[in-house]
Amino acid sequence: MKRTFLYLILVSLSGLGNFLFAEDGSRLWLRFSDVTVNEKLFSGVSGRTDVFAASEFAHAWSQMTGDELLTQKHIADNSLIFALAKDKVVRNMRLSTEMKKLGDEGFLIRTITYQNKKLTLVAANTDAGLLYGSFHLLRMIQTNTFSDQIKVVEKPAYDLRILNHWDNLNGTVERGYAGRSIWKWDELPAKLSPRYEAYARANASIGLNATVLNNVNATPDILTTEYIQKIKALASVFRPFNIKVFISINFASPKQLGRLPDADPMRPEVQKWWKEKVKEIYRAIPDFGGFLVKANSEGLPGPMDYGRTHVDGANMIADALKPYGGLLMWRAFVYEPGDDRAKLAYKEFIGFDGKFRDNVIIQVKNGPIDFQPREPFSPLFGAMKRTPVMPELQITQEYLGHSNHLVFLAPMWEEVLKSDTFAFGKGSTVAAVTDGTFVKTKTTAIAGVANIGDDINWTGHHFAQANWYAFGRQAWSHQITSKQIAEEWTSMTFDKSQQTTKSSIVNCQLSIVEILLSSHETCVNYMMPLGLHHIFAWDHHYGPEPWCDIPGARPDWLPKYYHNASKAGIGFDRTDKGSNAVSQYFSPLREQFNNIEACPEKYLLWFHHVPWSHKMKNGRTLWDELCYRYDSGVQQVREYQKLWDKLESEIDSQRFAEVQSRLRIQARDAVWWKNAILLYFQTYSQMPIPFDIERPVHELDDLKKIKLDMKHHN
Ligand code: GCW
Repeated sequence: MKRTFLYLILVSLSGLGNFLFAEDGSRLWLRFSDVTVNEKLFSGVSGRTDVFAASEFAHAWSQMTGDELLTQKHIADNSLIFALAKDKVVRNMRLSTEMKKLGDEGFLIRTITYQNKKLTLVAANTDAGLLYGSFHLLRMIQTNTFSDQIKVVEKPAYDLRILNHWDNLNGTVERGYAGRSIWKWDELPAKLSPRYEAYARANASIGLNATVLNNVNATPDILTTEYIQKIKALASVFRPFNIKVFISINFASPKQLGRLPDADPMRPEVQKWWKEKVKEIYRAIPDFGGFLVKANSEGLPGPMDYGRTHVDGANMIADALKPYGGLLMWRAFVYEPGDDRAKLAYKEFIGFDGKFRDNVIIQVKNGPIDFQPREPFSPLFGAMKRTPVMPELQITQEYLGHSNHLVFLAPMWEEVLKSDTFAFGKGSTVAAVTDGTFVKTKTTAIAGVANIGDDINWTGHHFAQANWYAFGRQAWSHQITSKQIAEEWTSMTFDKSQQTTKSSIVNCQLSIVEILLSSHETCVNYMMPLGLHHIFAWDHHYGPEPWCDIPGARPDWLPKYYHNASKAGIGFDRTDKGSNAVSQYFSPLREQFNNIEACPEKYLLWFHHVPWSHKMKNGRTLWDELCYRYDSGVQQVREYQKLWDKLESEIDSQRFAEVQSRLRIQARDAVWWKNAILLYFQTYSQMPIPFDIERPVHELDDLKKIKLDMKHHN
């Protein structure tokens, strides 16, 4: 990493920019040309021209103001910068412990007074820190929080803040709902789409610093010499933006590509094959990040095919990466049949604690099953006390209405990251057991499965951009609140009212933030409240199919396995009388989850099989409460429609119409969910739907016939 010390911005204003862009969402939250710079606050702009961060700032600044920063015109200001750089103010700062604490990616932004001028100083130890500092400063200008009294000190919570693309080499995206892959493999390396740089800039602006280019269901082809050249081309676009490139690999590659008899990790030729392959990659891409591996999971090959273990497999590849500083991310998304699926990953991995090489990190999905609308955190967090573990979140909405539903995921991730595991006593949150506070590790990391495709607005739904944004912000700071993220994103993305009065922008933004912040709970309500899970339609996971039965399918791929509805009640008994999954949690959580009275109601049917007439905390029966929850989900979406329609005169017509149309789909889907679930479960509960609730408008038999033609891009 290049070492630099600081650069400086003395901000001034000369004329507002007048750029015209289509309102198609392609600019994401980086809509600099729409920013109105407060003239009173700025009195001069300059900066070091030899730093990439400064050129990024300049690029944004020129869009905001029409002013070419860092050109001849401002050269005079540079003398002030150089004087300051030599001054003891800066010398002292450079040596300060505060600077040291910033590490390789942190920064500080501070208002200082120098030669009777108020200056805004961005300082960091590296180019990367300056880049993040610049984008932070820009964000302050974009969100109107810039002032002449700034004191910001930031450094990232995790070393690696990484997107996982489930993009296939044929251009499809597994669980992708925003068009095809942005990687145009056929055109690479010769042709570089301008989207690559825009992607890197967007990531850098929210602090993301790494990417896994291809699907964890990986084909060996990604390791061919031809693809290495393509990866190299992408890496060189991303490098200035401090984004490291990783790839997913197929464990059987030595067999398939290297024509070895097998891929047994104990076979010397296999070990040699990996060493040579890794060497070839690093020759092409010296700062290559490493590999992500899904092994012995959902039919993919792995060390267990040869009677070996995850440790054998992971360590063998880690050894090949080690000389180059490469990292191996090994996924714990495994569920060999045999027990309650929620227990399987823990059971398979817990015995390996402390046995992996120090350049291995175990990647664990946030919940024990699979990215459900709501899950308790995976018990592997905190349980692996001598093994680095990284959370994997899913930004793409596989189980949350694809790109049709408006669901802001920051509150869900905040709930996960702030959950207390009690692994090291009170306060050992999922964040704290993965960010190096408790488990000493060389590298800490957090991954998000990307929702990006080649749609013009990147993410299908305009509001799904907020989830990409939120992942970056939470990966940078797991203490930031969802509210802050929602406010930032909204004020950067819906920054220009058609009426252009200040109060109308503010009102519009307030409505959007209100929608964002409640939207996850709303979706949980109309899909799977009170701890219900995995009652989705087969394969594409879009609509409801609690009745789904596919002869011969694995039982734990079918909804009935999870809801267990009968005349007696509903829910999965994971107490000590049932599968005892509760025992995988630390005290006092295991006792709390085990006890039906103490178990948080949001997880009730996750941990308990509950009689329909069970009394909830509010006095209702379980059945009535389910009915009210589903209904309130529907009502909430209708509220969003009303709030949105009221904004018509405020929002550009294209984004307004596109969001409006998807809200209509969401409202129809919410009704579909409510009707399907209540009518189906009513055949078990045999209780009436409370009479003040809007009646179902479908017949159960008709709903059962719905078969969506949605290809699972695999
Ligand atoms: O939830 C499942 C998805 C698969 C996915 C798998 C995984 C990439 O349905 O599409 O495969 O999880 O995370 O490996």
